[in-house]
Order: sequence, then C-alpha cells, then structure tokens
Amino acid sequence: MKKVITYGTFDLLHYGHINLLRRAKELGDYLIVALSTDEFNWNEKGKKCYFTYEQRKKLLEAIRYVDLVIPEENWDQKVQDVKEFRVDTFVMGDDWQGKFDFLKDYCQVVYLPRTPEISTTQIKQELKTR
Ligand code: C2G
Repeated sequence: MKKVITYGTFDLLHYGHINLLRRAKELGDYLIVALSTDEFNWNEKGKKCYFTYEQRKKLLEAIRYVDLVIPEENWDQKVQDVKEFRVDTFVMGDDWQGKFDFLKDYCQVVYLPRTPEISTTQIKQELKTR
C-alpha cells in the first residue's frame, strides 16, 4: 500500500483544497491529512480559523480522497509522522516549494501547483463586499 501525507489548515474548505487532495491521493492508495490544530494555527501561523479543528476534521473525513486525519501540532513532527505511518510520498502545494526538501531523506517529496484563482483570504474579502 502506497501511503501519501499532506499538511494544512483547510479552513473554509474550498475546491483548491479538493484539487490538492485529489491529486495527492492519485500518487498512492492511502492519503493521510495532518490537520493543523487551532492552537498551532494561532500560535505558529497567526491564523484564527473560522471552523474549529473538530469541524475541519469532520469536513476532511467526508472527502472521498482522505483516509485518515491526524493533528498537526508543530512544525517539527513531519519526520516522525513519515516514519510512524511509513509514508512513501509527502505532498504540498507549490507555495511551499523547497521548504520540506529535508524530507527527501525519508520519502518522496512532491510539490503540486496550487489552484491559482481561489484562496480563503479572497473568499473572506469578497463576502465582505456583498
Ligand atoms: N492549496 C492549493 N490551492 C489553493 C489553496 C491551497 O493547492 N488555492 C493547497 C496548499 O498549497 C496546501 C493545502 O492546499 O498544500 C492546504 O492549504 P492551507 O490550508 O492554506 O495550508 P497551510 O496553511 O499552507 O499549511 O506544515 C504545513 C502547513 O500546515 C501548511
């Protein structure tokens, strides 16, 4: 079984995220999503999520491409996650291009093109103008 892992906040889930998850799943048979916790988002990314971790987890678990959702609690858990879950491929959008190349010692590292025209920031801004 070829296992793939990806990380993210996935708040205000949108089709750009789905495009990423679909392509990530196409790289293997089993997709793990490490979902940023509310604390990690606030303390490390300065992101205040609209949906709580539990709500975002439920949304992701409803997606056909996703097989397992685990918490992302810090920047430094990736090597441990790759080892613990015997991950073959690590996937991220290319806004992270090169940032996780250190994982090449442990698994394949793939950066996929982002879906350019959509972002949570843009959604929030457009909703304000309606
Ligand atoms: N993404 C995408 N296209 C978009 C928006 C997002 O392909 N229009 C991808 C991102 O590149 C990322 C994933 O969807 O791979 C999740 O995006 P975010 O929730 O914004 O993730 P981020 O906050 O970048 O967290 O340790 C890694 C971090 O947790 C990544």
